[in-house]
Amino acid sequence: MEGEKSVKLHGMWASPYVLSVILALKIKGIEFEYIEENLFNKSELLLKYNPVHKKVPILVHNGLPISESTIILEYIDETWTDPPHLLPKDPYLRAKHQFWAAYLQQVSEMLGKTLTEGEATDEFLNEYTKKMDVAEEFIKADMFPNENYPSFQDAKPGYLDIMLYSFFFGASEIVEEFFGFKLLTAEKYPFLASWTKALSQIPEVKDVIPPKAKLLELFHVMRQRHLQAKS
Ligand SMILES: N[C@@H](CCC(=O)N[C@@H](CS)C(=O)NCC(=O)O)C(=O)O
Repeated sequence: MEGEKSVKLHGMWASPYVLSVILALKIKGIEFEYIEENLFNKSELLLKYNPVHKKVPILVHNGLPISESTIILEYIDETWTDPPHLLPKDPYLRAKHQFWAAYLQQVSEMLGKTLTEGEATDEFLNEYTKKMDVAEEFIKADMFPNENYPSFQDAKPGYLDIMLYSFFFGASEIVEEFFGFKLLTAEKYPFLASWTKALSQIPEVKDVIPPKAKLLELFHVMRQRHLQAKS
């Protein structure tokens, strides 16, 4: 098949955006070559392929670069048309998946920015908790009204699962390390915690998650760099 000729992914090991593309490729069973980028010293290829944002992930398919993780996920699903499908075919369901994935990404970006650049003020924590409460209540009501919790016994993870996992798999430990409280506890967020746990047990997912200790170390370095740049 033409779509299978050559797939390369430019990424960075700790990036949740890159992780989402890796998960999509693994779940679809697409072979690819992974190219690790140094974001402090970007390669000529990265700058050539994504001169606008200069960011990873970049998927290069038969020599053609595609940027922006959500666009890449949709491209993958539309190019490799065999199941499993990442997004539902029904336009309304599809829109709902995209809506909640964008919401989760936004909440995670808010946390990431505070972790690397700011303090966990009461205002931030209130705002963040409110957003997580919304995710817990409304995603369950909207996406899984008849099931108790998502299960992957008979189905592969799709677009929304990939987004949830990529953006929240390490969040609990990182928040605990920096802000001193647990984020995704089963007591407070039974739906989100059970969903993330179910995902973490899937072989494609287990294979690719970055080591948490290394991730924490990176957050410390990024925070330090930011503080130094400010002073
Ligand atoms: N909206 C982009 C965000 C990608 C992104 O922020 N990538 C980061 C790594 S996590 C990056 O390449 N940063 C390099 C830079 O900002 O110079 C996407 O969804 O792909």
